[in-house]
Amino acid sequence: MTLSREQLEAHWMPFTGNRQFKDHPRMMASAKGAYYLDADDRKIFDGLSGLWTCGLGHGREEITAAVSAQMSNLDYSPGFQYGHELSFELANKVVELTPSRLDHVFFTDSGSETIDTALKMARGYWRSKGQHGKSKFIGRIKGYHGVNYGGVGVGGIGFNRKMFGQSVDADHMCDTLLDENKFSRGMPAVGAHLADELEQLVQLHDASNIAAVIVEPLSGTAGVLPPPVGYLNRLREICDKHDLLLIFDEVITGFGRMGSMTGAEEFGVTPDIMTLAKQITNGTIPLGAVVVGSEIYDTFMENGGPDYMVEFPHGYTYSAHPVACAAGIAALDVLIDDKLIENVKSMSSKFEEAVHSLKGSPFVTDIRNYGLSAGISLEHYPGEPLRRPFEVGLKCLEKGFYVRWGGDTIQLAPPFIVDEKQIDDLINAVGESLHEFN
Ligand code: PXG
Ligand code: PLP
Repeated sequence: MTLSREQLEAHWMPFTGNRQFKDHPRMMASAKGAYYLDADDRKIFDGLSGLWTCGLGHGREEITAAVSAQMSNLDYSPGFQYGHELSFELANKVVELTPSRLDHVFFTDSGSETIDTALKMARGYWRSKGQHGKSKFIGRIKGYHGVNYGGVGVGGIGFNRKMFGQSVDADHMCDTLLDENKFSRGMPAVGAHLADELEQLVQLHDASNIAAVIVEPLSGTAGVLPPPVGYLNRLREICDKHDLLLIFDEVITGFGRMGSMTGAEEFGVTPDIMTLAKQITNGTIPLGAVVVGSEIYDTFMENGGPDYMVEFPHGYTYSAHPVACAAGIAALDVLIDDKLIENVKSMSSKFEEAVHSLKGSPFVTDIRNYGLSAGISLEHYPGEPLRRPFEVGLKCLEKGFYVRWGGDTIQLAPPFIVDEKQIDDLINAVGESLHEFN
């Protein structure tokens, strides 16, 4: 460790206990494949693929080469009123890989930006159609939609909201955790009926006031909550019945994690708007994408006034950044050429078996999984729900395994390149860490 305590002060770290970290820093120095090397040259298995970002593994040379060539050739290009070929190439790729009803892509720089973009698109769409009252959003308890103002408003994690007050006008459906589904493998059998709460919220607020419903097909941050069988289909039916747009936030589920290209594909339900980020560039360069159908895109075009006018007054300085687009094209090519979604599929039953072997370990109150993602809920210390996962996470790190703690859960999301031995080692490290409490 070469930095002094004083030198660590200037950087106010995101979603980090700054005081604890700066007393006990955990510094990564390099990464290759499924492993980090930390500042002490210790090999650390990447049990969360970065932050759900690096499914292809670290240091993919195809991406490095594409990014480096792009930096030399066109390092920046104005995104407003001018274009460059890569953004169109990437948009076509994204359209090809997402459900067929979704065929236009708006680029952003992060998951949070995709959410605020999608929410503005939804409101703008209804206003363009003369339905000005349709402005409320319906999210879901435990939903995570990033940290920008709209995303926090529709999000459903109390801790992320309470410091900031209300932002957009939003109501929330209940979450999909049910006691009878504890330790379910994959999609829980019970819970489709929970979607009917949307029907009640429509009765309460009236469809004429609601722009859109936003959910993650599988909630990641809240601790990996796969959708109950039939739940997403029911949401889709209710949205169709009442003319509400359905937004799937696929920032975590997009591009492979579920064992399919998207959660929509895996769970067989197509939204009106899909948000993507993270895995699109394998986490190498920030990039997000909002994908919509022609009905939405055409509505903006038809109501845009003279053709020199901007149809959607929205966009970021770095939207469709050429270097990010180069990274995205290369990363999606690797995902497809290396058949890594097939690897997610073939490893997911092994992973499911391994993670559920932790049932009965000390403090484990529930385990949930889908594809290469799992959440392990832990019994609270009295009055301190966040402490035990934090302590378990640190014990795993001592053993050479990076796992994520959040809320009352440990989250696991190994890279798509993971093998059976690495899965066993990861689960053993979590199991041993749980047994070491006394
Ligand atoms: N939507 C969803 C569904 C997400 O999971 C965001 C939006 C926001 O993306 P950005 O790029 O603005 O962070 C996310 C991000 C975790 C964890 O440990 C999850 C996220 C980020 C960091 C950690 O579960 N999700
Ligand atoms: N603030 C100021 C003063 C700006 O000029 C801009 C962009 O031009 C922004 C914020 C928004 O930045 P970005 O486009 O990177 O989101």
